[in-house]
Amino acid sequence: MSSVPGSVPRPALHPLSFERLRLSGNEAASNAAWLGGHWMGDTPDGLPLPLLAPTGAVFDGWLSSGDLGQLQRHGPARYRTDGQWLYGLVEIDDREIGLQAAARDAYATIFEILASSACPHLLRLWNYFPDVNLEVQGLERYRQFNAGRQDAFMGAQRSAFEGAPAACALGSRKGLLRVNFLAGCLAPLAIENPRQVSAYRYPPSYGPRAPTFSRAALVDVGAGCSALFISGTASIVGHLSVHVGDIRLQTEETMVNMAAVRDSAASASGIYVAAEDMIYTLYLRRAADLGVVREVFERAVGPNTKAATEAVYLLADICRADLLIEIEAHGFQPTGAAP
Ligand code: 3EB
Repeated sequence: MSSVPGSVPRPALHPLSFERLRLSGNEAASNAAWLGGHWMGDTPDGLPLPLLAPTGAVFDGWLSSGDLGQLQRHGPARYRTDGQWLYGLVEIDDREIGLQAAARDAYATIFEILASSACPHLLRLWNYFPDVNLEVQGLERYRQFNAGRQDAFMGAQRSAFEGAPAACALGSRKGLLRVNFLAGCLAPLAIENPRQVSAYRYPPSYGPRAPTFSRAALVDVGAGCSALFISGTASIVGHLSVHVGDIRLQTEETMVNMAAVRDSAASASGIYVAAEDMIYTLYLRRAADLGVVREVFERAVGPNTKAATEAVYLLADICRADLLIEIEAHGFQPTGAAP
C-alpha cells in the first residue's frame, strides 16, 4: 500500500463478502464463519415474513476474512465484529412503550454499539415490524417509526438527512420491531435518485418526520471491490406513489427507479453495477401478484441470469398503503483499484 508521507497508513481491509444460501432439505449451514445474516422462510429464527419463492429456506449472510470474535450483546442487541465490519440485530417490544419510542431505543442502541466499536459508519439497515399501515392514536405506525428513527439520529448527532444509510422498511406478520444492521470502518458514499425526491426531504403530508435513508450506499469492501447497496425501492416518482392498484406498472416503475439509482452511483463514482450483477429481494403485498412480478422482474434483469434465479420473493406490507411492491438489491463490482 502506498502512503502519503506523514499520513497514518490504513490497515488493509479484510474483504467483506456475501452469500445467499438456499436450503431445500434439512442440511444445516454452519454459522461459524459468518459475520452475521438472516434466515428467510421455513426456519424458527427467520424474518417473520412468508417466503413466496423459492421454497424451503434461504440464508443471507455476510462474511469477512478477519477474525470474527465472539457474538457480543449490548442491551437488546446482538452483534459480531472483526474490527472493520460489524453486523447485528436489535429487537424491541413496542407494545408497552409505543413504536416511536421503540424505534428510538433500537437506533440509540445501534449508535451506542457503533460508538464503542471501530465501525462507526452505518451502511445498510433492514427494518421490520408488524402493522406498518395501521393507524394508532391518530398516526400510522410507519410514521411513528420514522419519528423515533429520526429522533435517534439527531440524538446521536448523526445526519438524519444527506448521507443517511441505505435501508428498507417492511411490515412483518407478527413480533417485535426488528432492525438488522451492517456497519463498517469506512464511510460510504450516499447515492440519491434524480427521479425521486430524497426520502429525508419528503413533504409533511407523508408524516411529521421524514424517513431517514438514502436511495443507495456505495462502499469500498476491500480486495479492489466496491459494494452498492440499493435501498428498498418502490413505484414513487417525485414524492408521489404512481400506478396505484397496478402491480405490473408498479414493478416496471420500480425497476426504472433502480436503474436510475445505478446510473446515479456511476455518475458519482465511475462505478457501474449492472442490473444482472445484483442480488435481489422482492417484497410483495399480495401473494397473488407473484406471477406478474416475476415476469416483469425477470425480463428486466434477464431471464437466465443469476439475478433472476437467485431472487427471493417475500410477502410483506409496504410502507405506503398504496404501494404493492418494494425491491432491494446489492452487488459487488471490481473497481480496478489495487487491493
Ligand atoms: C420509499 O421509497 C418506499 O423507511 O427505511 C423504502 C426504503 C421505503 C426504506 C425506510 C422506506 C424505507 O419511500 C418506502
